[in-house]
Amino acid sequence: MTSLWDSPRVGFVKSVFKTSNLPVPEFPEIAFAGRSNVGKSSLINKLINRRNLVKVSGRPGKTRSLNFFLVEAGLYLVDLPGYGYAKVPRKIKNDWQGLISSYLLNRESLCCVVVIIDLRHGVKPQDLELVTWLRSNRVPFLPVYTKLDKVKKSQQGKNAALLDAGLGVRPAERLLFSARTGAGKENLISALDQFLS
Ligand SMILES: Nc1nc2c(ncn2[C@@H]2O[C@H](COP(=O)(O)OP(=O)(O)O)[C@@H](O)[C@H]2O)c(=O)[nH]1
Ligand SMILES: [Mg+2]
Repeated sequence: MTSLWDSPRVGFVKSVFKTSNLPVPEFPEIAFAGRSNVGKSSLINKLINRRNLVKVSGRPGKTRSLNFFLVEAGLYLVDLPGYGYAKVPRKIKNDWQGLISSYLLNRESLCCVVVIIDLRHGVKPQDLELVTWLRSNRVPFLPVYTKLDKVKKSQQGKNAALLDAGLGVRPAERLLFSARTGAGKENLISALDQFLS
């Protein structure tokens, strides 16, 4: 079966710093959220088979905008600013949070927020805050535990179970992924297709 994800044409559309600059919501949309440096950009690149279309940054906390990518003239992928980076002044942090929360709450075309968490680490307060907020606002989301390749096989299930417990999700509701090896990519694609249909 051919899929949108096989070797899609993808283009960068725009960086959005304020809600008035959001593109017209004419296509279904998937947003990617998570702490700075968790691997959001890497996951998106792997998903669309591009090496570095979405800039993988050596400098954590750099992305301040919502970055829109158009896949095959029919789907927007949105790289959200990372959270949890300490060296950001409070004023700026509040501005982004306003932008991100109003985007997530009001975006009619948003089908799913992929919440990316490092499988090596426990649930951080901001991860739980985001998931709790998405739940209470009924925004559909999919937790993805990434950097699977960094965790020993024998430890993967245990780490995942800790994250499940911390977030209050069932194993069937989340996925494991590695942007390095591509492990979990097929499952991610089918989960996203479900959200889109
Ligand atoms: N080993 C490994 N490294 C990863 C993975 N995903 C991301 N990285 C690395 O983690 C760092 C941050 O990745 P990036 O995609 O820029 O994170 P972002 O800040 O969330 O967009 C980079 O050095 C990536 O190469 C993964 O699945 N496995
Ligand atoms: Mg990034």
